[in-house]
Amino acid sequence: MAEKVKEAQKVAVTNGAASAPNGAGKGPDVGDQSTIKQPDAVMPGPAEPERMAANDTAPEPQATSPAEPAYSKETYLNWYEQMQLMRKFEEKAGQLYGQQKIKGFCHLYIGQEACVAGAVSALEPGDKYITAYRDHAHPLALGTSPNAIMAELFAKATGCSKGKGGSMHMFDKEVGFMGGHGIVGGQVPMGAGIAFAEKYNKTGKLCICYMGDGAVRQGALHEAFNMAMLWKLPVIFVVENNGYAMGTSVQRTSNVTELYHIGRGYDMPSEPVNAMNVEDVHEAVARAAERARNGEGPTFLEFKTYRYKGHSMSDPAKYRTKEELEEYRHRDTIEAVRHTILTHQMATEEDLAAIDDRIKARVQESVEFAENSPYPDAAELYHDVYVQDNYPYIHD
Ligand SMILES: Cc1ncc(C[n+]2csc(CCOP(=O)(O)OP(=O)(O)O)c2C)c(N)n1
Ligand SMILES: [Mg+2]
Repeated sequence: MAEKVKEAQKVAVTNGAASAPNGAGKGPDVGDQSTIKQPDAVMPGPAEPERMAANDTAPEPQATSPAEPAYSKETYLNWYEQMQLMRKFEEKAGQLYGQQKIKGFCHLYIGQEACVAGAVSALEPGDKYITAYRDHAHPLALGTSPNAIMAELFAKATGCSKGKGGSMHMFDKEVGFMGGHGIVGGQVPMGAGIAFAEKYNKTGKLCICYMGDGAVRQGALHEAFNMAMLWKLPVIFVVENNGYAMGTSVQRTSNVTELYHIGRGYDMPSEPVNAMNVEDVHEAVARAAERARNGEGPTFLEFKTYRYKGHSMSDPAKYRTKEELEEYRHRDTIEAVRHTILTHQMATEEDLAAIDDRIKARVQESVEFAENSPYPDAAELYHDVYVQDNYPYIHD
């Protein structure tokens, strides 16, 4: 396992700044509520025209490159490659869905790639990840083979969940990916439970638990937050606020639209993060991880992000404007990293084109693997279910 994860995570430690768990002095200390970044410091949320207008001067990707890059060339190139793999893999999955090669539900992560890439680079092999059903990018970044993920989308026996989970239920314990979960908010208490196990077993590892903005309205979140703080569990709760739960905007859901405020009811260190920027994600997760490993307990991060596609493949996304989508595309995280790489001569256009070609070939290989794999045997219906005598989670 360590091999696969290390390969995927080698990004983090190639330069002192990248590995500094406290973000090398940048940004607020999340332990100190008084220094938490104010909302205006991060991206405006979708469907917030006034704040959007106030942020009109926000730079396009070309201008977002730092004067001096904060991290090493290896780190930026690794971020670029990881995020391009997520995007190209999902663009292909979208096409295949149109051809009915992939069926059932399929929720794409396109636009949100930095939420995963910046976290994986800040964490360690052995740490656990859990999320909802928008779950293709996490295992890709952790080192699960694209073949196994594509085969799962095709419902083939070679898939990472043996073809029985599909798009919403990827799983790869070997790399620490504890699954995609279909019940909105259902993974939140599970994330706390995984963190409890890490603490109980004194592993020194933590759990990062992702959820959508729709999930923060679930009662289970409040119970999990309460227990996680009481027991100082090593957990990083992340809400990926992409502005919408299916077609319902955050503004239509509650009067509390700055979602990180929800953590304050439990005195949980909580902060907003511009998650269109992979450096910001990395730094916030590194700070939260340091707290967790020091026994200081949970952190709640609100990743301000955006999905470019509809909720699922069947959603034409008519509840939002083209202008809103364009606003976010101008801040595209992959384009921003690409610009940093080129501006600071970490690589040439040709080098990046070679990476793109390699990724394209890798994705194509995964499609061929999935096409040529068998469907699960009918007997598989009776495996991995509670009625099994030796079902792994039931103990006397
Ligand atoms: C308990 C529960 N209620 C309703 C649903 C139906 N449902 C599926 S996805 C979804 C929206 C969730 O949106 P969000 O949490 O913002 O995640 P996103 O899709 O934006 O990543 C809903 C209501 C569900 N799966 N589970
Ligand atoms: Mg959402």
